[in-house]
Amino acid sequence: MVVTRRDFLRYCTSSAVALGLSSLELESMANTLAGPGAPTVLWLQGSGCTGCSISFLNYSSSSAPHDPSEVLIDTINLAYHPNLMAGAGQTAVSAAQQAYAAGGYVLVVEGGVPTAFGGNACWPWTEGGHEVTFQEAVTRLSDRAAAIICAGTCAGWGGIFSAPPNPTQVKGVSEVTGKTTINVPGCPPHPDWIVWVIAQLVAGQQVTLDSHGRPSSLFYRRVHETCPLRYTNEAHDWGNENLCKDELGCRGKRSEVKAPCPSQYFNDGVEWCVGAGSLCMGCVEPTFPGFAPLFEED
Ligand code: FSX
Repeated sequence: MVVTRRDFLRYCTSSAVALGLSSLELESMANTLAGPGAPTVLWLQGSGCTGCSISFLNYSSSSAPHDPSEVLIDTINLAYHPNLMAGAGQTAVSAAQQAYAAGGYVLVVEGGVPTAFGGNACWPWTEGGHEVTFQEAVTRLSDRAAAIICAGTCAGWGGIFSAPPNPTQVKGVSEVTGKTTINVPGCPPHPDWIVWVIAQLVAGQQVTLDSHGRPSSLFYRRVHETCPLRYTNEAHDWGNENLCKDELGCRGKRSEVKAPCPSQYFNDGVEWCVGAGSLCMGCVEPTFPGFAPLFEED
């Protein structure tokens, strides 16, 4: 039986055990099957909800890469991802260590970086009995990365997890490392935005960033400017369909709430927040959520 790269990913993401292979064998096979010349990608997860990875897995396109498996297997060499990689345990840690030793990889960070308690609110892995903090892992791996992508608002600026009172002092990657990061915000970001940035890097293209580190080609226009409700009267109560919701607290008019959501629906083109009857919560804004605490005691 000939196992193609895509077959392999499907086996891994469905039931690796069914293949009868060890974690080490799976990892080795994944490396062997990676596209020739594919850049190595390390994907870390810190203080986040994994929604950014879930959003990425919803990626679907009529042109190549068509789906996440084509991105993960044909386009890049995914050396580390807590949920998606073939290896586990020490095999997984070794894969990250080998990539670090080689350098020149793309580091994708999902989730913010807790800095309180010496970073000990989040441990991605153990090395020789030492619990490595997420802050330590991000700081170290960012040193030898060719590029750093912050997938999601949490990685970019702290996001939901940095909302007051922020007991674990969650911060964004750039603030913690002092490095320039390509911030792909959204809570979660649209999968097309993540894949677009990866594709630019694979193609050796420079990604121009705005003053917040966001790709200017994607985040240049306020949500309000392309919202289909922008010329309608304002709704003053819930239940008024097809009226601008600015009066109700929609954040789409804010100066830094820039994103193509109104023309790039989520969930494989099904809907976007305002279209579904919600408000724009401004999740691409560096100060998001900005209205914390979300809930207060009576
Ligand atoms: Fe944050 Fe990612 Fe929001 Fe969640 O992990 S950008 S909480 S949708 O998914 O980091």
